[in-house]
Amino acid sequence: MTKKSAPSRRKFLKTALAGAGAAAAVPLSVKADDYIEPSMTKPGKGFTPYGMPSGHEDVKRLLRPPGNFPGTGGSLSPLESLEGIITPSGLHYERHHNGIPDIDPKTHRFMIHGLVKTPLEFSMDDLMRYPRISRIHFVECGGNSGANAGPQPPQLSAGGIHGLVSCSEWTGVELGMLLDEAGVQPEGNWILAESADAASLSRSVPLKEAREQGILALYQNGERLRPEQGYPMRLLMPGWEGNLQVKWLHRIKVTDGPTMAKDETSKYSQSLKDGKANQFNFIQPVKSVITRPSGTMTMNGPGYYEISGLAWSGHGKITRVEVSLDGGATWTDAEMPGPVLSKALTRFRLPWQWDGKPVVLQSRSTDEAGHVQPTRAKWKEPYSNAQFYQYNGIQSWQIGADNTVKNIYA
Ligand SMILES: Nc1nc2c(c(=O)[nH]1)N[C@H]1C(S)=C(S)[C@@H](COP(=O)(O)O)O[C@H]1N2
Ligand SMILES: [Mo]
Repeated sequence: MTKKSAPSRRKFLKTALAGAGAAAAVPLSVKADDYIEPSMTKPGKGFTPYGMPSGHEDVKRLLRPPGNFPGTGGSLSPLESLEGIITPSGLHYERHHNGIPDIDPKTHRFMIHGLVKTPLEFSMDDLMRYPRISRIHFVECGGNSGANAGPQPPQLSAGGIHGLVSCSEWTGVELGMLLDEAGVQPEGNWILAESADAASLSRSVPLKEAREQGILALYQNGERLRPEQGYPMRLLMPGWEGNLQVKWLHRIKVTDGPTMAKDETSKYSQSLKDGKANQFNFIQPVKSVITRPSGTMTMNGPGYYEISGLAWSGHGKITRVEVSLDGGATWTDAEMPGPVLSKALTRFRLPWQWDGKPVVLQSRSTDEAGHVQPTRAKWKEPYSNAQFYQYNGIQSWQIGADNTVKNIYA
Protein backbone atom coordinates (compact mmCIF):
# COMPACT_ATOMS: atom_id res chain seq x y z
CA MET A 1 0.00 0.00 0.00
CA THR A 2 1.35 3.40 -0.90
CA LYS A 3 0.83 6.55 1.08
CA LYS A 4 0.44 10.00 -0.40
CA SER A 5 0.64 13.10 1.73
CA ALA A 6 -2.14 15.67 1.50
CA PRO A 7 -1.44 18.48 -0.95
CA SER A 8 -1.99 21.96 0.41
CA ARG A 9 -5.62 22.91 -0.03
CA ARG A 10 -4.90 26.17 -1.87
CA LYS A 11 -2.33 24.59 -4.16
CA PHE A 12 -4.72 21.76 -4.97
CA LEU A 13 -7.55 24.13 -5.75
CA LYS A 14 -5.30 26.25 -7.96
CA THR A 15 -4.17 23.25 -10.01
CA ALA A 16 -7.54 21.53 -10.09
CA LEU A 17 -9.36 24.63 -11.14
CA ALA A 18 -6.82 26.10 -13.57
CA GLY A 19 -8.77 27.40 -16.55
CA ALA A 20 -12.16 26.76 -14.95
CA GLY A 21 -12.04 29.95 -12.85
CA ALA A 22 -13.86 28.77 -9.71
CA ALA A 23 -15.03 25.57 -7.99
CA ALA A 24 -18.63 25.88 -9.13
CA ALA A 25 -19.51 29.54 -9.67
CA VAL A 26 -20.37 31.22 -12.98
CA PRO A 27 -19.17 34.66 -14.18
CA LEU A 28 -21.13 37.61 -12.75
CA SER A 29 -24.17 38.29 -14.96
CA VAL A 30 -25.69 41.40 -13.33
CA LYS A 31 -24.40 44.85 -12.29
CA ALA A 32 -23.68 44.16 -8.62
CA ASP A 33 -23.89 47.86 -7.59
CA ASP A 34 -27.45 48.15 -8.83
CA TYR A 35 -28.78 44.67 -8.14
CA ILE A 36 -31.63 44.61 -5.61
CA GLU A 37 -32.64 41.35 -3.91
CA PRO A 38 -36.43 40.93 -3.49
CA SER A 39 -35.90 40.70 0.29
CA MET A 40 -34.49 44.27 0.25
CA THR A 41 -37.82 45.81 -0.76
CA LYS A 42 -39.89 45.19 2.40
CA PRO A 43 -39.36 44.89 6.15
CA GLY A 44 -38.60 41.43 7.45
CA LYS A 45 -40.58 39.37 9.97
CA GLY A 46 -40.68 40.07 13.71
CA PHE A 47 -38.96 38.26 16.54
CA THR A 48 -39.80 34.91 18.12
CA PRO A 49 -39.11 33.75 21.69
CA TYR A 50 -37.40 30.56 20.50
CA GLY A 51 -35.74 30.37 17.10
CA MET A 52 -36.32 27.72 14.46
CA PRO A 53 -34.35 26.79 11.30
CA SER A 54 -35.21 28.58 8.04
CA GLY A 55 -38.46 27.46 6.47
CA HIS A 56 -36.42 26.66 3.35
CA GLU A 57 -34.60 23.91 5.23
CA ASP A 58 -36.06 20.48 5.86
CA VAL A 59 -33.47 18.63 7.90
CA LYS A 60 -35.00 16.08 10.23
CA ARG A 61 -34.19 13.12 12.43
CA LEU A 62 -34.88 9.78 10.77
CA LEU A 63 -37.51 8.01 12.85
CA ARG A 64 -37.11 4.30 13.34
CA PRO A 65 -40.34 2.30 13.37
CA PRO A 66 -41.44 1.73 16.97
CA GLY A 67 -40.74 -1.67 18.52
CA ASN A 68 -43.17 -3.99 20.27
CA PHE A 69 -43.70 -1.72 23.27
CA PRO A 70 -44.89 1.88 23.36
CA GLY A 71 -42.04 4.38 23.18
CA THR A 72 -39.40 1.80 22.29
CA GLY A 73 -37.14 2.59 19.37
CA GLY A 74 -34.96 5.37 18.17
CA SER A 75 -34.28 8.16 15.74
CA LEU A 76 -31.07 8.88 13.85
CA SER A 77 -29.16 12.12 13.22
CA PRO A 78 -29.14 13.11 9.51
CA LEU A 79 -25.31 13.18 9.44
CA GLU A 80 -25.15 13.90 5.71
CA SER A 81 -27.03 17.19 6.18
CA LEU A 82 -24.94 18.50 9.07
CA GLU A 83 -21.64 20.41 9.17
CA GLY A 84 -18.92 20.99 11.73
CA ILE A 85 -18.83 18.78 14.82
CA ILE A 86 -21.78 19.87 17.00
CA THR A 87 -25.16 18.21 16.53
CA PRO A 88 -28.01 20.70 16.93
CA SER A 89 -29.96 19.58 20.02
CA GLY A 90 -33.16 19.07 18.04
CA LEU A 91 -31.32 16.67 15.71
CA HIS A 92 -29.49 14.64 18.40
CA TYR A 93 -30.21 10.96 17.86
CA GLU A 94 -32.59 9.30 20.32
CA ARG A 95 -32.78 5.84 21.80
CA HIS A 96 -35.58 5.24 24.26
CA HIS A 97 -36.42 1.92 25.87
CA ASN A 98 -39.78 3.06 27.16
CA GLY A 99 -40.59 6.54 25.91
CA ILE A 100 -39.63 10.01 27.13
CA PRO A 101 -40.78 10.65 30.69
CA ASP A 102 -42.05 14.08 31.71
CA ILE A 103 -40.02 14.84 34.84
CA ASP A 104 -40.70 17.89 36.99
CA PRO A 105 -37.31 19.19 38.14
CA LYS A 106 -38.96 20.65 41.25
CA THR A 107 -39.85 17.21 42.57
CA HIS A 108 -37.08 15.11 40.98
CA ARG A 109 -34.65 13.67 43.45
CA PHE A 110 -31.17 12.28 42.73
CA MET A 111 -29.79 9.84 45.30
CA ILE A 112 -26.38 8.36 46.10
CA HIS A 113 -26.52 5.34 48.40
CA GLY A 114 -25.18 1.81 48.90
CA LEU A 115 -21.59 1.39 50.08
CA VAL A 116 -21.15 5.01 51.19
CA LYS A 117 -20.57 6.63 54.56
CA THR A 118 -23.41 9.13 54.17
CA PRO A 119 -26.28 8.35 51.76
CA LEU A 120 -27.27 11.63 50.12
CA GLU A 121 -30.15 13.05 48.15
CA PHE A 122 -29.96 16.11 45.92
CA SER A 123 -32.78 18.28 44.68
CA MET A 124 -32.33 20.10 41.39
CA ASP A 125 -31.78 23.33 43.36
CA ASP A 126 -29.03 21.64 45.37
CA LEU A 127 -27.24 20.42 42.23
CA MET A 128 -27.40 23.85 40.62
CA ARG A 129 -25.18 25.19 43.42
CA TYR A 130 -22.24 22.88 42.62
CA PRO A 131 -19.29 23.94 40.44
CA ARG A 132 -19.73 22.92 36.80
CA ILE A 133 -17.58 21.79 33.91
CA SER A 134 -18.29 21.90 30.15
CA ARG A 135 -17.03 19.24 27.73
CA ILE A 136 -17.68 18.49 24.07
CA HIS A 137 -18.28 14.75 23.63
CA PHE A 138 -20.06 12.36 21.31
CA VAL A 139 -22.69 9.89 22.48
CA GLU A 140 -22.97 6.76 20.34
CA CYS A 141 -25.29 3.77 20.61
CA GLY A 142 -23.54 0.39 20.79
CA GLY A 143 -25.82 -0.67 17.93
CA ASN A 144 -24.74 2.20 15.66
CA SER A 145 -23.61 1.17 12.15
CA GLY A 146 -24.67 -2.40 12.97
CA ALA A 147 -26.69 -2.55 9.75
CA ASN A 148 -23.35 -2.88 7.92
CA ALA A 149 -22.63 -6.11 9.80
CA GLY A 150 -25.62 -7.71 8.06
CA PRO A 151 -25.39 -9.88 4.93
CA GLN A 152 -26.51 -7.18 2.44
CA PRO A 153 -25.27 -3.59 2.41
CA PRO A 154 -28.27 -1.44 3.39
CA GLN A 155 -29.04 1.22 0.76
CA LEU A 156 -29.50 4.06 3.23
CA SER A 157 -28.05 7.52 3.83
CA ALA A 158 -24.96 8.07 6.00
CA GLY A 159 -27.31 9.04 8.84
CA GLY A 160 -29.56 6.06 8.16
CA ILE A 161 -26.63 3.70 8.72
CA HIS A 162 -24.39 5.62 11.15
CA GLY A 163 -26.71 8.25 12.68
CA LEU A 164 -26.91 6.76 16.17
CA VAL A 165 -24.07 9.13 17.08
CA SER A 166 -24.26 12.82 17.97
CA CYS A 167 -21.97 15.37 19.59
CA SER A 168 -22.87 18.11 22.07
CA GLU A 169 -21.32 20.43 24.57
CA TRP A 170 -22.38 18.96 27.90
CA THR A 171 -22.27 20.96 31.12
CA GLY A 172 -22.74 19.49 34.55
CA VAL A 173 -21.22 18.42 37.84
CA GLU A 174 -18.30 16.02 38.12
CA LEU A 175 -19.63 12.76 39.50
CA GLY A 176 -16.43 12.20 41.51
CA MET A 177 -17.18 15.28 43.59
CA LEU A 178 -20.62 13.96 44.57
CA LEU A 179 -19.34 10.43 45.23
CA ASP A 180 -16.59 11.83 47.43
CA GLU A 181 -19.12 13.88 49.34
CA ALA A 182 -21.09 10.72 50.10
CA GLY A 183 -17.78 9.01 50.98
CA VAL A 184 -17.31 5.68 49.22
CA GLN A 185 -16.57 2.79 51.57
CA PRO A 186 -13.46 0.64 50.94
CA GLU A 187 -15.59 -2.27 49.58
CA GLY A 188 -17.16 0.01 46.94
CA ASN A 189 -15.82 -0.98 43.51
CA TRP A 190 -18.71 -0.37 41.10
CA ILE A 191 -21.76 1.83 40.82
CA LEU A 192 -25.23 1.04 39.56
CA ALA A 193 -26.85 3.93 37.67
CA GLU A 194 -30.64 3.71 37.44
CA SER A 195 -33.08 5.92 35.56
CA ALA A 196 -36.52 7.34 36.39
CA ASP A 197 -38.22 6.39 33.10
CA ALA A 198 -40.59 3.42 32.85
CA ALA A 199 -37.69 1.32 31.50
CA SER A 200 -35.76 2.00 34.73
CA LEU A 201 -32.63 1.50 32.70
CA SER A 202 -29.84 0.20 34.92
CA ARG A 203 -26.16 -0.10 34.15
CA SER A 204 -23.10 -0.95 36.21
CA VAL A 205 -19.98 1.18 35.85
CA PRO A 206 -16.60 0.52 37.52
CA LEU A 207 -16.18 3.03 40.35
CA LYS A 208 -12.70 4.20 39.31
CA GLU A 209 -13.82 5.39 35.87
CA ALA A 210 -17.17 6.71 37.15
CA ARG A 211 -15.27 8.82 39.66
CA GLU A 212 -12.56 10.01 37.28
CA GLN A 213 -14.60 10.56 34.11
CA GLY A 214 -18.30 10.63 34.99
CA ILE A 215 -20.32 13.80 34.55
CA LEU A 216 -23.82 14.44 35.87
CA ALA A 217 -24.92 16.39 32.79
CA LEU A 218 -27.51 19.15 33.26
CA TYR A 219 -27.01 21.26 30.13
CA GLN A 220 -26.68 20.43 26.42
CA ASN A 221 -25.34 23.00 23.97
CA GLY A 222 -25.86 25.83 26.43
CA GLU A 223 -29.46 25.12 27.43
CA ARG A 224 -30.93 22.63 29.86
CA LEU A 225 -30.97 19.04 28.56
CA ARG A 226 -33.69 18.27 26.05
CA PRO A 227 -36.36 15.85 27.39
CA GLU A 228 -35.14 13.33 24.77
CA GLN A 229 -31.61 13.53 26.17
CA GLY A 230 -32.56 12.90 29.79
CA TYR A 231 -34.00 16.10 31.29
CA PRO A 232 -33.34 17.09 33.98
CA MET A 233 -30.12 15.05 34.33
CA ARG A 234 -28.18 12.22 32.75
CA LEU A 235 -25.01 10.29 33.41
CA LEU A 236 -22.28 10.96 30.90
CA MET A 237 -19.35 8.54 30.61
CA PRO A 238 -17.40 10.19 27.77
CA GLY A 239 -16.50 7.79 24.95
CA TRP A 240 -18.40 4.87 26.45
CA GLU A 241 -21.25 2.92 24.90
CA GLY A 242 -24.52 4.86 24.60
CA ASN A 243 -26.46 2.52 26.86
CA LEU A 244 -24.30 3.59 29.82
CA GLN A 245 -25.24 7.25 29.38
CA VAL A 246 -28.23 6.78 31.67
CA LYS A 247 -30.85 9.45 31.00
CA TRP A 248 -33.37 10.71 33.58
CA LEU A 249 -30.92 9.53 36.25
CA HIS A 250 -32.43 9.17 39.71
CA ARG A 251 -30.02 7.09 41.74
CA ILE A 252 -26.50 5.81 41.96
CA LYS A 253 -25.85 2.87 44.23
CA VAL A 254 -22.27 2.08 45.15
CA THR A 255 -21.78 -1.70 45.02
CA ASP A 256 -18.95 -4.19 45.45
CA GLY A 257 -19.39 -5.66 41.96
CA PRO A 258 -21.49 -5.31 38.83
CA THR A 259 -25.22 -5.69 39.48
CA MET A 260 -25.85 -7.78 36.32
CA ALA A 261 -28.95 -5.71 35.57
CA LYS A 262 -31.29 -6.65 32.71
CA ASP A 263 -29.83 -3.94 30.44
CA GLU A 264 -26.32 -5.39 30.69
CA THR A 265 -27.14 -9.09 30.55
CA SER A 266 -29.91 -9.32 27.92
CA LYS A 267 -28.14 -7.03 25.43
CA TYR A 268 -24.85 -5.36 24.49
CA SER A 269 -22.69 -8.48 24.89
CA GLN A 270 -20.70 -9.46 21.81
CA SER A 271 -21.12 -13.11 20.85
CA LEU A 272 -17.93 -14.71 19.56
CA LYS A 273 -17.39 -17.50 17.02
CA ASP A 274 -16.48 -20.01 19.74
CA GLY A 275 -19.84 -19.57 21.49
CA LYS A 276 -18.47 -17.35 24.26
CA ALA A 277 -19.28 -13.65 24.61
CA ASN A 278 -17.54 -10.44 25.59
CA GLN A 279 -19.48 -8.57 28.26
CA PHE A 280 -18.99 -4.99 29.51
CA ASN A 281 -17.52 -3.59 26.30
CA PHE A 282 -17.49 -0.06 27.57
CA ILE A 283 -15.43 1.99 25.09
CA GLN A 284 -16.74 2.85 21.64
CA PRO A 285 -14.07 1.94 19.06
CA VAL A 286 -12.38 4.24 16.52
CA LYS A 287 -14.64 4.95 13.54
CA SER A 288 -15.16 7.30 10.60
CA VAL A 289 -17.64 7.83 7.80
CA ILE A 290 -17.62 10.03 4.73
CA THR A 291 -20.85 12.01 4.97
CA ARG A 292 -20.41 13.89 1.67
CA PRO A 293 -20.76 12.33 -0.83
CA SER A 294 -22.63 9.42 0.76
CA GLY A 295 -25.37 6.84 0.28
CA THR A 296 -28.58 7.81 -1.57
CA MET A 297 -27.06 11.11 -2.78
CA THR A 298 -26.87 12.00 -6.46
CA MET A 299 -23.61 13.46 -7.79
CA ASN A 300 -23.71 16.63 -9.82
CA GLY A 301 -21.55 15.28 -12.65
CA PRO A 302 -17.76 15.39 -12.89
CA GLY A 303 -15.79 18.28 -11.39
CA TYR A 304 -14.63 19.61 -8.05
CA TYR A 305 -15.97 18.20 -4.76
CA GLU A 306 -14.94 18.45 -1.16
CA ILE A 307 -15.02 15.01 0.41
CA SER A 308 -16.00 15.48 4.05
CA GLY A 309 -16.91 13.31 6.97
CA LEU A 310 -16.72 12.56 10.68
CA ALA A 311 -14.30 10.53 12.74
CA TRP A 312 -14.42 9.68 16.44
CA SER A 313 -13.07 7.33 19.09
CA GLY A 314 -13.98 6.52 22.67
CA HIS A 315 -10.26 6.14 23.38
CA GLY A 316 -9.42 9.83 22.91
CA LYS A 317 -8.45 12.14 20.07
CA ILE A 318 -8.43 11.29 16.38
CA THR A 319 -4.85 11.59 15.14
CA ARG A 320 -5.31 10.71 11.50
CA VAL A 321 -7.97 10.17 8.86
CA GLU A 322 -7.01 8.69 5.51
CA VAL A 323 -9.23 8.64 2.45
CA SER A 324 -9.02 6.11 -0.37
CA LEU A 325 -10.35 6.92 -3.83
CA ASP A 326 -9.67 3.43 -5.21
CA GLY A 327 -11.42 1.01 -2.86
CA GLY A 328 -8.54 0.75 -0.39
CA ALA A 329 -5.51 0.29 -2.68
CA THR A 330 -3.97 3.70 -1.89
CA TRP A 331 -4.66 6.20 0.88
CA THR A 332 -4.31 9.99 1.20
CA ASP A 333 -4.30 11.89 4.49
CA ALA A 334 -7.39 14.06 4.90
CA GLU A 335 -7.21 17.45 6.58
CA MET A 336 -8.61 17.97 10.06
CA PRO A 337 -8.93 21.76 10.16
CA GLY A 338 -10.19 21.50 13.75
CA PRO A 339 -11.31 21.51 16.44
CA VAL A 340 -9.88 18.05 17.20
CA LEU A 341 -11.11 17.12 20.67
CA SER A 342 -10.90 13.99 22.79
CA LYS A 343 -13.96 11.71 22.52
CA ALA A 344 -15.69 14.19 20.23
CA LEU A 345 -16.77 14.07 16.61
CA THR A 346 -13.91 15.32 14.42
CA ARG A 347 -14.49 16.80 10.97
CA PHE A 348 -12.20 15.76 8.11
CA ARG A 349 -12.01 17.19 4.60
CA LEU A 350 -10.25 16.42 1.34
CA PRO A 351 -10.45 18.37 -1.91
CA TRP A 352 -11.26 16.08 -4.86
CA GLN A 353 -11.61 16.39 -8.60
CA TRP A 354 -14.00 13.69 -9.89
CA ASP A 355 -13.42 12.59 -13.49
CA GLY A 356 -16.90 11.09 -13.70
CA LYS A 357 -15.67 7.47 -13.74
CA PRO A 358 -16.89 4.83 -11.23
CA VAL A 359 -14.99 5.07 -7.96
CA VAL A 360 -15.12 3.65 -4.42
CA LEU A 361 -14.58 6.15 -1.58
CA GLN A 362 -13.48 5.03 1.88
CA SER A 363 -12.19 6.65 5.07
CA ARG A 364 -10.01 5.10 7.76
CA SER A 365 -9.40 6.74 11.13
CA THR A 366 -6.66 6.31 13.74
CA ASP A 367 -6.88 7.43 17.39
CA GLU A 368 -4.28 8.57 19.89
CA ALA A 369 -4.21 5.14 21.52
CA GLY A 370 -3.03 3.75 18.16
CA HIS A 371 -6.26 1.98 17.18
CA VAL A 372 -6.86 1.90 13.41
CA GLN A 373 -10.33 1.44 11.94
CA PRO A 374 -10.53 -2.11 10.51
CA THR A 375 -12.01 -3.32 7.24
CA ARG A 376 -15.41 -4.95 7.45
CA ALA A 377 -13.88 -8.43 6.98
CA LYS A 378 -11.29 -7.82 9.71
CA TRP A 379 -13.98 -6.53 12.09
CA LYS A 380 -16.13 -9.62 11.54
CA GLU A 381 -13.28 -12.11 12.18
CA PRO A 382 -13.75 -12.84 15.92
CA TYR A 383 -17.53 -12.57 16.05
CA SER A 384 -20.51 -14.80 15.47
CA ASN A 385 -22.52 -13.86 12.38
CA ALA A 386 -25.35 -12.27 14.34
CA GLN A 387 -23.12 -9.94 16.40
CA PHE A 388 -23.43 -6.29 15.38
CA TYR A 389 -22.58 -4.25 18.51
CA GLN A 390 -19.78 -1.69 18.25
CA TYR A 391 -19.40 -2.22 14.51
CA ASN A 392 -16.62 0.06 13.25
CA GLY A 393 -15.66 -1.42 9.88
CA ILE A 394 -14.61 0.90 7.06
CA GLN A 395 -17.56 2.32 5.08
CA SER A 396 -17.33 2.01 1.28
CA TRP A 397 -19.38 4.30 -0.97
CA GLN A 398 -19.47 3.32 -4.63
CA ILE A 399 -20.02 6.22 -7.01
CA GLY A 400 -21.32 5.23 -10.43
CA ALA A 401 -20.89 6.92 -13.79
CA ASP A 402 -24.69 7.46 -13.51
CA ASN A 403 -24.03 9.80 -10.50
CA THR A 404 -25.50 7.37 -7.93
CA VAL A 405 -23.84 6.73 -4.55
CA LYS A 406 -24.30 3.22 -3.17
CA ASN A 407 -23.27 1.37 -0.04
CA ILE A 408 -21.08 -1.62 -0.90
CA TYR A 409 -19.04 -4.17 1.03
CA ALA A 410 -15.52 -3.89 -0.42
N1 LIG B 1 -33.16 6.12 31.12
C1 LIG B 1 -32.72 5.73 29.95
N2 LIG B 1 -31.44 6.01 29.62
C2 LIG B 1 -30.97 5.64 28.42
C3 LIG B 1 -31.78 4.94 27.50
C4 LIG B 1 -33.13 4.67 27.87
O1 LIG B 1 -33.93 4.12 27.11
N3 LIG B 1 -33.55 5.09 29.11
N4 LIG B 1 -31.24 4.52 26.31
C5 LIG B 1 -29.79 4.35 26.30
C6 LIG B 1 -29.24 4.08 24.99
S1 LIG B 1 -29.34 2.49 24.42
C7 LIG B 1 -28.56 5.04 24.29
S2 LIG B 1 -27.81 4.67 22.83
C8 LIG B 1 -28.48 6.43 24.78
C9 LIG B 1 -29.09 7.38 23.78
O2 LIG B 1 -28.99 8.71 24.21
P1 LIG B 1 -29.78 9.84 23.45
O3 LIG B 1 -31.21 9.39 23.32
O4 LIG B 1 -29.61 11.08 24.24
O5 LIG B 1 -29.16 9.96 22.09
O6 LIG B 1 -29.14 6.62 26.01
C10 LIG B 1 -29.07 5.54 26.91
N5 LIG B 1 -29.68 5.93 28.14
MO1 LIG C 1 -28.09 2.34 22.56
